Amino acid sequence: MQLHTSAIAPSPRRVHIFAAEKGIDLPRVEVDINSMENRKQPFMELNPMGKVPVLELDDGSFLSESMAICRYLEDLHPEPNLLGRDAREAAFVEMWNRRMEHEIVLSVFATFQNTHDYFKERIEQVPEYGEVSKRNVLGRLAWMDGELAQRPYVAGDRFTVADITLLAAVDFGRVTGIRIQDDQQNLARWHESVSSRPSAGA
Ligand SMILES: N[C@@H](CCC(=O)N[C@@H](CS)C(=O)NCC(=O)O)C(=O)O
Repeated sequence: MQLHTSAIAPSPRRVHIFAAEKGIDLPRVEVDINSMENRKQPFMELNPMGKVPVLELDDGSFLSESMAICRYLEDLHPEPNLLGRDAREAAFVEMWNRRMEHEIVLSVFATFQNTHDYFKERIEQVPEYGEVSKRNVLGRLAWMDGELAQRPYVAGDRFTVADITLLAAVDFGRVTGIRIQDDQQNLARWHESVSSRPSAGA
């Protein structure tokens, strides 16, 4: 098993952190996304979407989508649990993780893809859409500041995949000037806490 990945991108980072939390030593193949290696053959054979991460399984198949990879790793290495211990907790972790993806990650990506020079040659950019997306992220971070006033972690009282998803999004947001605001003390406390875990540097 090996992970085709990038050390500089947020979706691969989610898998890196997830694996590190579980103590899984996942051999990595670095894909040079700066030179668009991911958008050419032979990489496109691995993932026709041209995106990292991709997990190459021992049977020669290729699994992409960071959450699909995380689920697979959770099944192989159930402890420590990151997706929920029973039906109720798993449902709430899923709810929060999807909220983090749909409400925050996608808008962080839209901001980057539509406003940053990095994507100039990759897609037809719509800068206004990027700016709207940035405002949406800032609104969602204010919402999460309120949520995190009520509990220590995104989905409850313990660290789960939903924290990994939000951490990757918040840190990547910095590239386009998305920041935790000075008055967002709960979000800042959460960010300091999850960033201090050894897995954050994986
Ligand atoms: N939904 C996918 C998103 C993957 C994705 O957007 N990967 C980005 C890095 S975060 C990528 O490969 N970007 C390079 C490009 O689009 O050229 C997942 O969760 O794995």
